[in-house]
Amino acid sequence: MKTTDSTLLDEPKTHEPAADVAIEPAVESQPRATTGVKQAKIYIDGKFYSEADAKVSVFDHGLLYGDGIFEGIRFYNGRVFRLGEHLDRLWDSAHSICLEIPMTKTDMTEAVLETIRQNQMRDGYIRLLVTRGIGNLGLNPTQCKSPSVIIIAAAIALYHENFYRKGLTVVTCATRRCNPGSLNPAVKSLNYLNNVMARIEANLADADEALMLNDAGNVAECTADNVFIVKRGQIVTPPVTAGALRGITRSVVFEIAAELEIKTLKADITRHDVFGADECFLTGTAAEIIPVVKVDGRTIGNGKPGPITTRIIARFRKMTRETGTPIFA
Ligand code: PXG
Repeated sequence: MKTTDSTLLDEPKTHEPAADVAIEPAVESQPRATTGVKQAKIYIDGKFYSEADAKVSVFDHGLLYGDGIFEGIRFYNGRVFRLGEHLDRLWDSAHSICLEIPMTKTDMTEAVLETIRQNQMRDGYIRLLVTRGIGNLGLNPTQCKSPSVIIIAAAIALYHENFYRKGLTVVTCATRRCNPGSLNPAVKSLNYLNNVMARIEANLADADEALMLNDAGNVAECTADNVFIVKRGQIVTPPVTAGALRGITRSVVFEIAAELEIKTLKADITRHDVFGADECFLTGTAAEIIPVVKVDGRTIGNGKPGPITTRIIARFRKMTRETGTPIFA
């Protein structure tokens, strides 16, 4: 027996024609400063612009389709942290989506460093984007002839120091991480709606972050961070094939663990494994390395940042202060 009327969900509602609406002429207004940098200079395709003048076309497919890629990079104490690794990942993302970055890695390195110099900063955050460029109102990228490169230097402090001392509260969200067969999470694309939806769920639940599962129900990552657990002295994180980004901070954790002679394992983990972990922490360029003390109402370990997490954070902070590509050399 038919119990639902399928047409009810499938067919659009018919609307009355809209009344004539007067279109207001545009008023030129000063956009709100967003970088937190006084008289910020933003790099677009080889030139520097003020925040007010840094604009892209409404026909850029980066805007129209989220067609493009990006990196979030930190610099500390006059040095860019892991710049080479970020550019390698950018180039890998570009190759995967058949986007040709219109410059060499050497020129990109110089463009990033020069953007920071122009903004006279020693500590901060770089948002580097490559958009597909201007095309028409069709998604085919073949008519986008020239990709745009945008580099923004900004001040950033994602979490208050208290969170590093007390730890985050995380909830699992209903939104699943994109299936690699649909949109591979290994590509750091401008299409972040999957993550944004998860972030909204965290906000609605009054949590600090959202844990995202993959289609198999295993842990993939958080909305902008990789997930690690510690169990019986061993560090475990999901493999990239579980839907985790190959995070730069994640790879730094592997290095630090090797130095500290702590075993690491890339393996599928479930929520059950997270609930029963001795420690849990997240890694990402923006959040750095941050402890998690509660997941879906379950206390992790003793509810305080664990000893391995604390040691890794200390070593990481030393590395960020002392290593990296010099900006003013
Ligand atoms: N997973 C996802 C989905 C990410 O977007 C990470 C993991 C961590 O990777 P890294 O290489 O940063 O250790 C990310 C990184 C932002 C922002 O403004 C997002 C990221 C990095 C910097 C800033 O939301 N994502």
